[in-house]
Amino acid sequence: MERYYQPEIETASREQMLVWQNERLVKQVQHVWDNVPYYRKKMEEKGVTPGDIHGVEDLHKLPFLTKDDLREAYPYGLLAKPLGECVRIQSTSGTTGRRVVAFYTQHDVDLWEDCCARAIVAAGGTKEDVCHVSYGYGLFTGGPGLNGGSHKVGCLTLPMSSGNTDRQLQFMTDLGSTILCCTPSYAAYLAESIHERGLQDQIKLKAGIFGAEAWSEEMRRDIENKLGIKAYDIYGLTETSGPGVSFECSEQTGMHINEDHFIPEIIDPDTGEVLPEGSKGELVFTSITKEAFPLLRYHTRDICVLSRKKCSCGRTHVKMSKPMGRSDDMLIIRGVNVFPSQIETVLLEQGYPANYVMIVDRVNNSDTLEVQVEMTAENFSDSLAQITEKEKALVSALKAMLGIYAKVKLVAPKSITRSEGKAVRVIDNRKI
Ligand code: DLL
Repeated sequence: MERYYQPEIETASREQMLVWQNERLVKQVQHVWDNVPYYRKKMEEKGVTPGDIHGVEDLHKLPFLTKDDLREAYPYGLLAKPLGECVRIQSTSGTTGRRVVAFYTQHDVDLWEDCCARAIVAAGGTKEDVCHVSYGYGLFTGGPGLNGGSHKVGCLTLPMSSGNTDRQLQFMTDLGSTILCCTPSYAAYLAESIHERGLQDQIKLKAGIFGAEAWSEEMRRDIENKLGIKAYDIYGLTETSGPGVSFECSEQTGMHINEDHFIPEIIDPDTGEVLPEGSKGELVFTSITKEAFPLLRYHTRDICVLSRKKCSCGRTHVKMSKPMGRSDDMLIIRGVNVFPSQIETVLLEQGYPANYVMIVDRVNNSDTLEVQVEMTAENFSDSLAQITEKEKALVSALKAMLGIYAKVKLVAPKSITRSEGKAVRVIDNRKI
């Protein structure tokens, strides 16, 4: 049996998983202590040595690692293997600060691709499938990760990368793509383009593996209906290798974390206190198998809930909920917490496409929020009075969801720039 499909691991008992995790954690802590002076110093400052760590129950003794540490140690400060043993880097886009660069040995690449292969298998993928990868290739982890996973499953892999929608649709119809991998916002755009060109009958897609950004249940249903597929969520971050840290199964009620590689914790983002299972808080990961760039207790900034409820798919790995926005994505507008995903939910509920942009400003020391929303092709021909009525209805629905007033401006179809990767939804002029 191929290595990536590992039912003995994915359905292992909790006791067995803890045996693996304990053994790997102890080894990993020794590995960073021996090879990463930056981390050793942090451990010394906390008064902890590898001898204090006997297993998962001692995890709380280790210091946290944050994105600031990664930036401070940039580029080589957290490398745990000689450069001669590293074969790859991937990187974040660096839009919120200095780039984060992650390193991989061949073994790291191999295990990362295994994780992505598990996600494809969970979405029903087999070697008979044509896997259409429209995540960006290059420094971004989406394309390379799913590409490697697809190879391992034995799918015919289409390394499309993002962009050039005409070419995407031509390959999709000519080659009969059955699994689509891309960001949910790009999936929505592709679905829209398929309908516009009347290509629905020529599409053979059965599943989509969508992640890298927050997306709502309403958006899932919308994409599923438009493409006639089942849409699966996939999560990961560059720092922990990329996509495949967790993924959805047929139950679609959260993403199974590959616990044999990553130990999750949920903490209070303000105090660092570890919260009991079922609590909502910030997700923290310890990677226990990575060689070149192992991170212990890394703050993801993603807010979610973990659940060990029995899953009908048979997998026993803990599930994480969809991230409810990032703690650093949350906007505070007139003192109220606002997540872009709340706006998306309202728009889809009201029958609008999820094409919107939020413009936050400060006028006379008071915050203002304007939401520009694309009209559907049908209501584009509405009279001015009808449009005003529709804007008013959206203002009320947004007020009910957010608790604050937002000005709504309905704009022409296609006037908001489409995203081929992660969508940009917020323009916050207060920071400029
Ligand atoms: O987005 C890796 C990835 C690629 C995941 C393809 C899934 C598919 P980064 O660019 O480093 O890595 O961004 C990581 O994106 O901390 C989350 O805030 C967000 N994110 C990733 N997956 C999801 C998801 C890739 N399924 C950051 N739902 C993470 C919500 C997600 N947010």
